[in-house]
Amino acid sequence: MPSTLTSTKKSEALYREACEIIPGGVNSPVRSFKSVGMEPLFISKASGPYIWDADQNQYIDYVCSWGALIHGHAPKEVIQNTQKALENGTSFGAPHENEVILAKMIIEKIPSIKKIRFVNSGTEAVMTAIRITRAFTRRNKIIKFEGCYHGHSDSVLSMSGSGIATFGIPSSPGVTKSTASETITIPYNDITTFEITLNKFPREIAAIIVEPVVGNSGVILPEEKFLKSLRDLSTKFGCLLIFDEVITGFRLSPGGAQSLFNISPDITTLGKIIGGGMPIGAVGGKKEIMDLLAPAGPVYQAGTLSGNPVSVVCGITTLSLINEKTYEKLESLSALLCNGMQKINNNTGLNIQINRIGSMFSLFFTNKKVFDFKSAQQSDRKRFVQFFKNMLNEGIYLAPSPFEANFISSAHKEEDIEKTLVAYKKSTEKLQITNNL
Ligand code: HOZ
Repeated sequence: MPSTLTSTKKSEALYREACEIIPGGVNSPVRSFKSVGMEPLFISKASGPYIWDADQNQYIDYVCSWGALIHGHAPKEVIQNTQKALENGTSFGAPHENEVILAKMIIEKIPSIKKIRFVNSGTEAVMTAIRITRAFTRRNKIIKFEGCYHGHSDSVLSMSGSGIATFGIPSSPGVTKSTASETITIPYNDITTFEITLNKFPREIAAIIVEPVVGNSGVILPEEKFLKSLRDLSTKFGCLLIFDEVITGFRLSPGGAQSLFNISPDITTLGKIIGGGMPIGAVGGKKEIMDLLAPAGPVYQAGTLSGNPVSVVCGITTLSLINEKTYEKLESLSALLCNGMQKINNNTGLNIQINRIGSMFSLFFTNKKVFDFKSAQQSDRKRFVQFFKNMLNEGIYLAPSPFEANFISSAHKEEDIEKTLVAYKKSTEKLQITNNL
């Protein structure tokens, strides 16, 4: 691993070429590095906790495909089984046994899910979840929380986290006023506003959608009683509670955030880890709600590649490699890293909030607690940018925005964490000098 990037010429050339034919040169905005004033690195290969760019610079990766890779890149068994699946055909467009196996594996771990449908992404899962809640309740409005990101469908873009927050897009052109008007966005961790909103629209809210732990404004934890209040008040007002566990599902525990906080939502959306890095999404929940989906019921949802045999095998193998030891290892590595960073901060005196739960963490340059979207937005973005660049230069690949989570995988080793801490010390000391903090 170079202590400074030797050259990024190939990435630069590829980016120029990509910009000619792909909008912004990338296939998803958060990859662009635009918010950190850089051009993106083009990645050529990955293994375990490492990625290499097109110029062969090696990095310790804390993006881990935005949380999808709980075992790191290219775990042997996952690759072997996925290769075998490929040899049997890339897509059937018809049911197959492994879909049933993966469905059972998920249902066994997440008790609130009695039936599940596989789709191709988290965005699709959320679109479907919202449609079902509207059909079930015969109501139209939904409540979402500022800074939570639920994919890029029209209903859930307002005041979102992730790229929407990173690029400062308060509402996207192309979303009609009437669609936007059906979504009410309120602050995360604010039970009072939630209750006021329900009282204002007592019979109009179909669903409450929430990331039980926010992973798209950086990491933001639910305060005591927040999730319980969502559950209790949703039930009281006859609305359905959707937990978006695309990031937290199998990341925080085998049963996701809902089992960690002991809250049972009506519907759960999943993605990322359940596909082991191959495209997948899923929506699951109570039988009577899920059976509204066609062909069991009248709510239409479909997809040529849904339950794709290669994605499903990749997901089955990934989940089968997760056990209690996985979470113990993730916890101890994450604690080692975040406690180590905190210790360095104590010495340098830099005001950096480290928000962490399990193997998800993020850093905010502020002296104030970050507990909602507003407090996340008040952190110092300029210092984050400088810090991100310093870390990258030391061979540490972090999410290029304070409004994203970083992830540790079971492939990371203590020695990777130690190298990261050395880089962190150098990067923050440099920051201290440059900014005269
Ligand atoms: N925004 C998601 C991560 N927070 C997925 C990555 C993407 O948008 O490309």
